[in-house]
Amino acid sequence: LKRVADDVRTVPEEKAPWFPRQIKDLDRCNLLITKFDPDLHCDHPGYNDSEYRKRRAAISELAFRYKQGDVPSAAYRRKVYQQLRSVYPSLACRQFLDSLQQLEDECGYGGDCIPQLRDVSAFLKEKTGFQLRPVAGLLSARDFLASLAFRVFQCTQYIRHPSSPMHSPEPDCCHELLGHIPMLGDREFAQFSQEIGLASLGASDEEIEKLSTLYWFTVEFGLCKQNGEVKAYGAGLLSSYGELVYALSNEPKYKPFNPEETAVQPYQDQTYQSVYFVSESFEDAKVKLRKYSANIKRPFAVRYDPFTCSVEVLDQP
Ligand code: TIH
Ligand code: FE2
Repeated sequence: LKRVADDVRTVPEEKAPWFPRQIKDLDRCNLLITKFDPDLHCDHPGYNDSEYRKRRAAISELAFRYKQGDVPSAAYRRKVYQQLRSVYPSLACRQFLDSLQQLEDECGYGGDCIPQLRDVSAFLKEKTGFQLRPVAGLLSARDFLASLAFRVFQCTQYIRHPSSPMHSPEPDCCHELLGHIPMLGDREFAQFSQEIGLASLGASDEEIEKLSTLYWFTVEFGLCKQNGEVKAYGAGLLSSYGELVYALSNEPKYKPFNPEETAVQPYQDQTYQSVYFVSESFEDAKVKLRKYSANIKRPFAVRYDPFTCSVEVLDQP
C-alpha cells in the first residue's frame, strides 16, 4: 500500500530527483513504505488484532494529513484563547464567566495547553452531572440531542484550521471547550440542555428538526438579558471572536425568544447568523421550553431516572 497525497508529487524537469528545499516541503515527503504494515503482513504481531490495526490506521491518518507548522502550536492556542478572553467580561453572561474562572483555576484553561476531555468531564460531573464523550465529527441531530437527555455531551477533538482562528464553520475543540463546557457547568443551563434532549426522544423527524433549530438559536447562538444588558450564552458565539463581537454589535436583528417562532426560524451554518433570539433569563427560557415540549405529540411520556441514568417510558396520562 503506497499512499501519496493527491497534490504532492510532480515529476521534476531537472535531472536530479525532486528534493525538499524548505521545511514545508516535507509535506510532500510522504511516501509510505509499508514493509512493516500490520495490515499487510500476516507475520506482524498485530495482524490478527483488528482493534490495534484500526488504532494504527487512525493515527497514521492524522500524521498523513499533517502539514508543516500545523497547530495546535502554543502561539496559536494562546491567540484564540486570549483574543476571546479579552472580550468575555463585557460580552459573556455571568454564568459563563463564573464557570470559566473555575476552569482556569482547576482544569488548566488558559491557552497554554488543551485540557484533556477526561479532566474536563470530571469537572462537569461534579458541577452538574454532565459528562463528555468523544465524537469523530458532526452527529445527526437525533443522536446528538438524545445524548443530552442523559447529560452526555458529545465533543469533537480536532482543532480549527489555523487560517481561521476567529471563526469555524464546524465544531472543534475550541468550540467545545470554550463555548459549551463553561455553560454546561451551570446548573440551570444544564437542566435546560437536558430537557431539550428529553423532548427529542422518540420524536418525529419533523419535531427533531424543530428541536434542533431551537437548540441552534439557544444553546449555540443564544443571547440573554442580564442587568438590563444583552449578553451571550450560546456556545457558537462564545467560541468565535468574530461572531461574538458581531452578535453584540448593533448590526444583527434581535427577536425575543419564543419557542414556537424560534423553532421554525431558518438558519444557516456557514457564516454568522442574521438573527439572534434574546431570552429574558435562563429560568424564563426553561419555562417556555417546557411549555413547548409538552405540546410535542408523543404516544408516551419520558422521565429520566438519575439513580440508574436511564429513561423511563410512561404511558401518556
Ligand atoms: N462558529 C463556531 C466557532 O467558530 O467556534 C463553531 C460552531 C458552532 C456551531 C456550529 S459551528
Ligand atoms: Fe456546539
